[in-house]
Amino acid sequence: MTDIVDRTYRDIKSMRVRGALNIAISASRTLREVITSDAKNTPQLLKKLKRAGKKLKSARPTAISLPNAINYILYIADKNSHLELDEFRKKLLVDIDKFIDEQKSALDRIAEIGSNLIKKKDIILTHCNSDTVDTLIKRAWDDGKKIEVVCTETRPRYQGHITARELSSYGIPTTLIVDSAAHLIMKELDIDKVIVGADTIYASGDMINKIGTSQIALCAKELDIDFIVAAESIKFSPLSLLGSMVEIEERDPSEVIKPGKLPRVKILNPAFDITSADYIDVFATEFGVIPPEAVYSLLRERFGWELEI
Ligand code: RI2
Repeated sequence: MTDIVDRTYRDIKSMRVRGALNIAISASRTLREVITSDAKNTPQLLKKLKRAGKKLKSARPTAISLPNAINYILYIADKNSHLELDEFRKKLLVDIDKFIDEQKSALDRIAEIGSNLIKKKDIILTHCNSDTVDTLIKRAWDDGKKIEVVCTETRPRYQGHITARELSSYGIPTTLIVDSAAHLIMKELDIDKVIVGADTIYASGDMINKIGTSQIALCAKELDIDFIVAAESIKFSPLSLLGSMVEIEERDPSEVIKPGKLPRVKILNPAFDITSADYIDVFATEFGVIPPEAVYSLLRERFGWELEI
């Protein structure tokens, strides 16, 4: 059983499995596997589940969707720990499947809601690769919006290539630019909207996304371009209501430059940055389109349970 947990841990850490929603779903599926594994009784299985959850949570530190999903599953496990082993298993499998289905429906609902924010012939700029943004853009295209998309390449791991490939093969006119061309291209191509995903959203309305997002938000503010964040509520941080913050992941310098190429130079490789709520126009969530000021109440209403654990 540790095999599957170790494998998922490695896949998430190495970014073979990536994207804030994907890693949450992958960890949930792995906990589902743990539930079907050998155990003598409920307390023993609960212990295994908690050990697996702890390991999976440590795979990447920044996307809150990962601990949110794991904490939710551990919360329902704790709540049902009075059940006999077979009943406990049955109940948890049903609840985890429901939870995963809800995440998928949230994605579809955001696409539907987000498409309404897009006008015919809009030129949209996006950064990195977000399944949520890709799904939303494809939905707008299917709704006949005749949009164009500009993707930043997203150094150092070039996730912008994934977005460019995915959208262009869907038939959407797509342009790829280097990250540092964002300001110039926003002006020259008269970009209408910036739409990005999110890894973590704080109660303050500040949000964390792929490194470079905050620079793009600054440019959008200066040029008066709408800045939209498309994110499922699993990316909202309940513990930020209590002031808790996530760690910004610092990845290996070898992602930036070949080891030894600049021997006397220190290489920094932060994977995410924080965009202030002041630069965000709206969040497109499965509960509707909300301004940054409404994140606080959404968190209180929907995630009170997490403050109990
Ligand atoms: P979805 C990604 O992180 C990007 O920062 C992206 O914007 C965000 O997760 C949300 O992705 P990474 O895993 O959940 O590439 O919308 O480091 O797919």
